[in-house]
Amino acid sequence: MNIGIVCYPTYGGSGVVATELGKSLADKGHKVHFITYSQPVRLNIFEPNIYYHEVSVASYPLFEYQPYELALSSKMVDTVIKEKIDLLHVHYAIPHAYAAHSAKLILASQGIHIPVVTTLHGTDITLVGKHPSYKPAVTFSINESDIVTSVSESLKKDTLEFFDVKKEIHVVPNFIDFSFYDYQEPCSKVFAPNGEKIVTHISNFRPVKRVQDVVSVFSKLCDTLDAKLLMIGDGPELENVEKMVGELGLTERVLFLGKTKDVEKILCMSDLFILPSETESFGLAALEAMAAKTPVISTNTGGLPEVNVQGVTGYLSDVGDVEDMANKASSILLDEGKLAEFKENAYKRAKEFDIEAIVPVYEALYIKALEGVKN
Ligand code: GMT
Repeated sequence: MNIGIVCYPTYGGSGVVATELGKSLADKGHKVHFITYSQPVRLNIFEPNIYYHEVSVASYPLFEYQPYELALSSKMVDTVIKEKIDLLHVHYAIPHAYAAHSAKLILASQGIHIPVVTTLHGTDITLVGKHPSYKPAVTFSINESDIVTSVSESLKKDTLEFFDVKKEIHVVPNFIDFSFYDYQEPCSKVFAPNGEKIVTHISNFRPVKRVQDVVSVFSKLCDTLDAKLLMIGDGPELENVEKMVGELGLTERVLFLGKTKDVEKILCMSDLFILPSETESFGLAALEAMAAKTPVISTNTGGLPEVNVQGVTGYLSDVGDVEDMANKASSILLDEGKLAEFKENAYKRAKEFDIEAIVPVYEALYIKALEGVKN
């Protein structure tokens, strides 16, 4: 197949999922065209069957806001025609599903019929999508997609609750490419020279991630054990979190590693991962930690219970209950036997989300979408 993928190219779960899916499809012999406003961070354009088409938005003094959707639709139309693309798969509904629908109508007016597959990722539904400024357009573009997928049962339920969606929603969970993980002798000494336990958090530091709760949990943990906290990522709350770390006197124990490219390596040397989000449709970062044999302390919100299993791969607490998270975290970290058991459990659970099992599900949905357009 000749597949067009539209996603956000920046750091963030939806862009990572779209890019890894595209790379895997390309490995299987499909031609994969990424249509985005900059090169996705995890994309190597020198790999066979991968093509990158940049969307450029022409500016004009009259515009207070650049019409990105128009530029994206136009790029989709041009690319579909030039590259003979069979199908468009858009990740994150806003504005991608809407722009794809416009592209589809423009192409149909020229006798080209192309299906659109939309994958809902989370905040496009739970946070941004349901805002009155976007809701009618999001509802319409979901209903107009040929195939709709969501990354968890919880997100499917939220979509049906918040929007008047008539379309069937297929749940296709996020996945892990295990070839990125190297479990051999991670050199944890760099961060924990005295054998301290390593606690890790990764996110885009948006308010929804409640990163301050990570610091509160870690601060309580430090009362009972020697540990280091590795903070990975960047975003609007970073400054506030750095300030909090200073005020709590934890500067020596907390390392901010920014947008490191060595996420899998760092996860493989971690003993515990903390994800205290307000809402999380899936929690790809938690799954990545589990793939690296790292147990997870998370909230019990959204799709997280579909990934992290209570008392098996880690623990789940109510949003904001830092006391409970800290107690559960120390119950794992202070007991070597339990830690070893949870590490193995986390890995086994992550194996259920192996990319090898999930990509064929998308391929089957693509075939279904193409058959729908033919009939
Ligand atoms: O978490 C974010 O703010 C980023 C967002 C995205 O666009 O990447 O993440 C969402 O999609 C991920 C991939 O499907 C999910 O793993 C995240 O749980 C989801 N984030 C939220 O629901 C907050």
